[in-house]
Parts: sequence; structure tokens; C-alpha cells
Amino acid sequence: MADADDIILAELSDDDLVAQMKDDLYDGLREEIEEGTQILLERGWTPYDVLTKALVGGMQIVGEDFRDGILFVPEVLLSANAMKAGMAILRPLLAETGAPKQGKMVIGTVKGDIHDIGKNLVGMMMEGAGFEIVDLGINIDVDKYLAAIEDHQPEFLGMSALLTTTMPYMGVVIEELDKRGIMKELPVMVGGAPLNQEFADAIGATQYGRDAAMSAELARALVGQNH
Ligand code: B1M
Repeated sequence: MADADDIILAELSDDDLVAQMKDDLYDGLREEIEEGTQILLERGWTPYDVLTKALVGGMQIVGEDFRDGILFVPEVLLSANAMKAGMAILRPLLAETGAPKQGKMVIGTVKGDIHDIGKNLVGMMMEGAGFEIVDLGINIDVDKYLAAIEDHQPEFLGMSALLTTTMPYMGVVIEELDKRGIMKELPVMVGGAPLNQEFADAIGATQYGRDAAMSAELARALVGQNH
């Protein structure tokens, strides 16, 4: 295959460009991902399609090879950074949908977990659906969630976890919210690759968000109901 330096991205067909972007994401080539993202947008692709077809699609391949021991943490970090660079271009475009204001959502990745791409993506889609996002970041313990709820008085709380070892902590947070009577007023959405509806039900979450687009729809529907 040709060296990445030899390839002129703007000369590729859409399909070849998306395939090349998946390779570039795999190789952690940040500038190429930024360029590919811009080219697809200039060709009339919607920000959502660029996000899901080129970037998320590319990260799936990285995930498989990480699992199989072909890629290691430093390489995956480069891929994650390249993905974030593409997401930074798409973020203002996804937020610009003109959706009516829906209220505030506090969101964070739970204690012990530093994965933030999925959480950031959910935040972006929620912004596009009209929510104001208060992003607490990663490794968030119950005290930080409680303080943010107190400070920001959100309509919604979102927790993300990507590890089977950190997902039970969502239950710890929900238990504490329940003890304080907060669960009655504050819907809690949980999501992340290892979760499923059954787990969300078992820990008493209000909603399970399978992916970013579905989560934004669910949140909008729920806030609509509460209003
Ligand atoms: Co990590 N990692 N990682 N990793 N990593 C996974 C999760 C893993 C599945 C890889 C694998 O083995 N195949 C595996 C977990 C296995 C398990 O728990 N059973 C794993 C592991 C083991 C680890 C380490 C322990 C590795 C090590 O150190 N030996 C370590 C843990 C660090 C820690 O957190 N304490 C680690 C580290 C890392 C990096 C730092 C290198 C990097 C993270 C960089 C970053 O996030 N800034 C990383 C990455 C990138 C991954 C994979 C490859 C990709 C995750 C990702 O960004 N996906 C991942 C493999 C995989 O998931 N297939 C893996 C793209 C993203 C768009 O999808 O996050 O699923 P996702 O989000 C989706 C949905 O899940 C949902 O919507 C999103 C968009 O559609 N969603 C929500 C997510 N949050 C939501 C919240 C909601 C609603 C929906 O409501 C609030």
C-alpha cells in the first residue's frame, strides 16, 4: 500500500477517503484526520455521517486490535487524539442544529475510568439536541457528582463507563442519589460499551443510552415528558 505521505486525500473518492481515514485513525495521524474531516464536510457530508462513518467506524477497528493485543496503550492514545481532533471540528456544527433549549445535563466518566471519547460524543449530540452540557471530565467520584448536581441544578445526570471494573460504580452513585431522595427528581442516564439495558435496570438507572444519537433522542423525550 502507498505511504500515507504519497496519498492526496482530496483526490480520493468518498469511499476511498473514508477507508483511508480509518487507516489514518489507526495510525494516529491527527492532521490527516482533520484534513479528511474537512474534505468530507466540503463535499456535503453531514457532521453526523462524518462522525459515525469515518471516525467511530475507525475507532471500532482500533478497539478490536487493542483487544487482540495487536495495538497497545500508546498507539491507542494516538488514535484517540486523532479522533478528538476530528471531533473538535464537528462539535460546533453538531451543536448548531437550532434545537429548542432543553435544560442542563451534567455528565462525567465514573471513578477509576479515564475513557472519555464516548462521553464527549454523547455530550456533543446532547448539545445538538438543545442541552447545555456541564462536563465534569473523567474519574468522577460520587462527591463530585453530588457537588455538580448541587451547583448546576441539572435536568439530567449522565454517567459513562468503558470498563467492566468501573461500571458497578454507577450503581454506587445511584444508591447515594437514592438515599438522598435525588433520584425522584433527577433522571440518570448511563452508557458505555460494556453496559446493556439489563445492567442499567439492575442498578436503578432511569435510562440506558446505547449510543450517542439514541441517547440524545431519549433525553429529549424524557425531558419533554417531565415538562
Ligand atoms: Co481502553 N479499554 N483501556 N483505552 N479502550 C477498552 C474499553 C477495551 C474494551 C479494549 C479491549 O480490550 N477491546 C478494554 C476494556 C475491557 C473490559 O473492561 N472488559 C480496555 C482496557 C482494558 C483498557 C485499559 C485497562 C488498558 C490497560 O491499561 N492495560 C486502560 C484503562 C484505563 C482506565 O480507564 N483506568 C485503557 C486505556 C485506554 C486509552 C487511554 C489508551 C484509550 C482511552 C483514550 C480516551 O478515551 N481519551 C482507550 C481506548 C481508546 C479504548 C477503546 C479502543 C475505544 C474506546 C472508544 O473511545 N470508543 C476501547 C475498545 C472498545 O470500546 N471497543 C477500549 C469509541 C467511542 C465512540 O465509543 O466509548 O463505546 P464508546 O461510546 C459510545 C457508547 O458506548 C455510548 O455512546 C458512545 C457513542 O456512540 N456511550 C454512552 C458511552 N458513554 C455513554 C454515556 C451515556 C450514553 C451513551 O449516557 C450518559
